[in-house]
Amino acid sequence: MPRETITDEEVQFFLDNGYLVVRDAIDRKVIDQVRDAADALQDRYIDYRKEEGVHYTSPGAKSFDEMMDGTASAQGDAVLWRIDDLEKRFPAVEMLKRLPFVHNAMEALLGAETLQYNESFVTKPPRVGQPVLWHQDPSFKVKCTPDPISTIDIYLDKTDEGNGCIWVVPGTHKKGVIDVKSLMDQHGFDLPDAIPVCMEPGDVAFHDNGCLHGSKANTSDRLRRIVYLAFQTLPQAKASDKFDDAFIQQRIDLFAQYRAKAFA
Ligand SMILES: O=C(O)CCC(=O)C(=O)O
Repeated sequence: MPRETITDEEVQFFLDNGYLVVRDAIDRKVIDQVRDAADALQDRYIDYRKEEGVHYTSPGAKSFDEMMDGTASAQGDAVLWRIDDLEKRFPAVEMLKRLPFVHNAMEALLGAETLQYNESFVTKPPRVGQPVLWHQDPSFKVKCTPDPISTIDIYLDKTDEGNGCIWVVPGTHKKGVIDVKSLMDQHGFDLPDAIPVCMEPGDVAFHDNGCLHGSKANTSDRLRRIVYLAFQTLPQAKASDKFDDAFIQQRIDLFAQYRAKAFA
């Protein structure tokens, strides 16, 4: 049975650990439709093209920042890993944004006044999918209120250590901005206390954007795809200088439309 929301205990687990796993949260029929659309999205972008919000990387990548700013894709064979701004590239994202679970769970985590400010599709194609190096999300680094910033991670495929599941270091969201480079210089990918998050299609995770996370290469023959919907509280969004008023209003209106469909 798909879930309607998350419990108070789950909210507390998220606040304590910086991540939360909810099994079987989303109906498999919805996931199957999103998967079909995701096949077409991936086909469209699989070959390298220079386009804002579409990210490729290569085996030479040294940091998450290089993977985001395009430096990494210039270092060798470019492999698609992330597509942002799904509103303009992936209409199927609507199926996820109008789920009552997404609205209810985010309200339970962040309160009623939230901004759904971005969404990404992250893929690891079989055999060539590259690691996503350890990081805290960029939004965490410009956070200027105590409110958590949280992303809901919606799993389209089974993920495990073979196809590059996410790893997290629980509790790191409470440690401020972390010097990830020195941690990786010391430990490589194998950070102390890191745990794998193995998931099935229709499971979701929530991660606090300050919780250290990353993933290894896909060494299997299986595809690994996740859709991320990113949220922050409205007071947090207004206090940061990241978004202008017009963008905030446009995203509030859009999400209100999805909310109306969710509860129609
Ligand atoms: O899906 C992954 O492997 C990690 C993606 C990620 O953390 C990100 O894009 O910020």
